[in-house]
Amino acid sequence: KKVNLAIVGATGMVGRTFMKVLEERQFPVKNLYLFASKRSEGTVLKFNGMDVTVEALNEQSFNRDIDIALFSAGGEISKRFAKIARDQGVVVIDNSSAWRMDPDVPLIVPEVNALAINNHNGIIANPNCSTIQSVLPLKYIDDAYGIKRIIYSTYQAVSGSGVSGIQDLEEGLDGELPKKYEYPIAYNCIPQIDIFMDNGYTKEEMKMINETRKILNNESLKVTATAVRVPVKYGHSVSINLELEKDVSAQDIKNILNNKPGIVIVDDPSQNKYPMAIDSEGNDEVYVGRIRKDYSIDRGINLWVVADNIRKGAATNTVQIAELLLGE
Ligand code: 11C
Repeated sequence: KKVNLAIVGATGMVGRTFMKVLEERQFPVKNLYLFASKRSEGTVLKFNGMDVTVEALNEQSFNRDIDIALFSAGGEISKRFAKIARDQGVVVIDNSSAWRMDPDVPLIVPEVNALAINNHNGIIANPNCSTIQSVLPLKYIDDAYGIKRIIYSTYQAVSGSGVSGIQDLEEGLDGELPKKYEYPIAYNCIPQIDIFMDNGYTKEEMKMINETRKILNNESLKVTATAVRVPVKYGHSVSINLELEKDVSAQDIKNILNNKPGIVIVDDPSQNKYPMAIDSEGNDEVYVGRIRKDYSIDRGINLWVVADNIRKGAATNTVQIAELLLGE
């Protein structure tokens, strides 16, 4: 069955990648509708070799036969328009943080909790990029060995901030002052992603904590996070320290993760092989390496997890959710 599909935020980095991923995966699109802000109205984008003209999003945009809408235009647009679309019979898959923690909205990584889709009420949320790549290996480890506590430390690419993040890095390397970030990102690491909350954590860190609990379906799971922006264009890296219920070896963890959908293990210290952001760029897999015991506690494990934040962290995961909907 072919579906009528809309993309909200079509001209953004994730919006354009939606189109690429839909083409690559031969998603069965009948008609494609592209929406963006008034500024981008009239822009012509190619999809499957055809020209599609971008329309300015408004309250009437969904008054037609649209089955699924992929939103990636920021939280404010999602808050304003997702319910309007839903009330017109459109199923919204939202890449912003607007609906993720709403108890009526499933938060899905298809390899991890696909069944949650059965409870949707017209809005489905795509998790934060650093959360998606982290929970994929953690789900298998949790099922097999029980996770007691997670410590996340992230090394996040500037593309997570959109085109302006990439510009700040490129221009900063030429000595220009930053425009997007408060401090230079060239030759620097910034231990702040998104705004600070009252508890001293940033919003990005709280997203990782809360979304991990929701996806792993364990509200009391102990999780802490430090999220850092690094001068990398594409690919988030996450150092994950785990305390488990059971005593396991690094090899046990490798065995559990081996050949799991969406995961590639790159872990051969004898050959200096480990996942790196530059190798993840343009790919959909989540790469896991540096798997080793944490000898500072009784049942500890360390991992290094890397994925393309625009693809598996955003566009690809959203399209995979749309594929789940088709097979619902
Ligand atoms: C970043 N993770 O790297 C953010 C971007 O909640 O979807 C995605 C923000 C989100 O800056």
